[in-house]
Amino acid sequence: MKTRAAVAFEAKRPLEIVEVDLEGPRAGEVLVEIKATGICHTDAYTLDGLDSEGIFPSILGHEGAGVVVEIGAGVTSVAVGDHVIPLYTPECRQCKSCLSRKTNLCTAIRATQGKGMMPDGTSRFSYKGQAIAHYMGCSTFSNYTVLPEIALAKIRKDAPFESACYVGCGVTTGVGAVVNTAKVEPGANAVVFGLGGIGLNVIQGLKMVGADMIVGVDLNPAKEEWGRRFGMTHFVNPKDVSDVVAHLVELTGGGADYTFDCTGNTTVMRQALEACHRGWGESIVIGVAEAGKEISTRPFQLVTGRVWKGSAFGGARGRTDTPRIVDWYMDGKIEIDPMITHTLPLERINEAFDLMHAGESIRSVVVF
Ligand code: NAD
Ligand code: AHE
Ligand code: ZN
Repeated sequence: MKTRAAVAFEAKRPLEIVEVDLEGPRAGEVLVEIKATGICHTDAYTLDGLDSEGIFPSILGHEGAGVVVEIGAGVTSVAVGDHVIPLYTPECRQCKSCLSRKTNLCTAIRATQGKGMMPDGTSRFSYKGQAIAHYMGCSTFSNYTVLPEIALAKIRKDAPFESACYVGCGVTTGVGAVVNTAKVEPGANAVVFGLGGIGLNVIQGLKMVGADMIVGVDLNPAKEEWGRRFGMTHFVNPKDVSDVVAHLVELTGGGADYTFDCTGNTTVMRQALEACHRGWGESIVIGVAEAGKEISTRPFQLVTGRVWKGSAFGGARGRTDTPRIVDWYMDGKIEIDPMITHTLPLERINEAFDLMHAGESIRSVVVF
């Protein structure tokens, strides 16, 4: 079939909206009509050529929601007409990682996914006879896409696609980092670095679990109002203080119980670790750093009890946890709508990247 898609032909070049060819689903695969997709900073990072796994040409996008149109042989967990969220972290429930119960990082198809291919090592997308790579196993910047069955979460049909798509990455990543990775307890003090589409979800997760002090840190002063809207109690702009770590340690009475990096900046990651309380503070790295960057700190920071952790997709097991997060949204436990600052047609998708880089959007959503 033909489908409209925004194709990343080359790094650092705007996406091009073209009609591409899409092969139907093979065994264990599912054809999904994408109804809405968010634009996450990770898409921008790959488009900007900063991703060591970046492949071109490819169809980016990993934060979508849609409807099952056709199922391949052997597919049993979803049916035509089901509403689904594509999962860049699948959940096969059979691999060593899934069975360990220690991680959400299913390893069943990670190798081919990282190469931009379906699990059988081929692509379903092509343009003028040339294969186009899938992205993070999702490629939601296409009106129709094919995914492995294990990479689809079935969600309730009354959830609007324009908001449910955000659960496909940003909401789950932020709220899940608090609930699943850090397991923040009521009364804790926390610092969130980077108040964008992820950081604000960390803030609303912290509020939901009853954190006490919720400090937001951002270079963009406009983010103060956004943070307060979702439960931030204190704001720090690093430009306004001489030593951001010393300032945060003082503000939190000796260091935070939990800190979260939602910037992808390795200097900030170090600050986040060092702003933790001696003896027990935990720092969660969520931000994705550009290829070649490394983190460092004095080992003494760890010897004296600070803990450095990472969180991918908020530690969520996709097929099990994302339908529950959609329920939290539908039940009013978490908010999504106010964070969707821009809704655009596919033809204007490049504007979403401009808005993000200018710090003018929280989340832009493309509606097909
Ligand atoms: P965003 O652009 O919406 O927000 C980033 C925020 O960080 C902005 O408000 C910006 O002003 C702020 N910022 C940038 N540099 C800063 C600095 N030095 N100090 C303080 N604030 C700074 O991006 P997003 O969509 O929220 O994504 C945030 C990061 O999380 C990205 O690196 C993205 O790739 C990553 N991410 C990771 C996961 C995961 O599973 N680990 C999932 C989604 C996104
Ligand atoms: N490809 C990059 C790593 C990118 C990365 O860390 N991705 C996060 C999700 S970001 C979503 O917006 C993730 O879940 N990683 C786990 C995984 O298996 O990719 C690189 O550095 O090569
Ligand atoms: Zn993302």
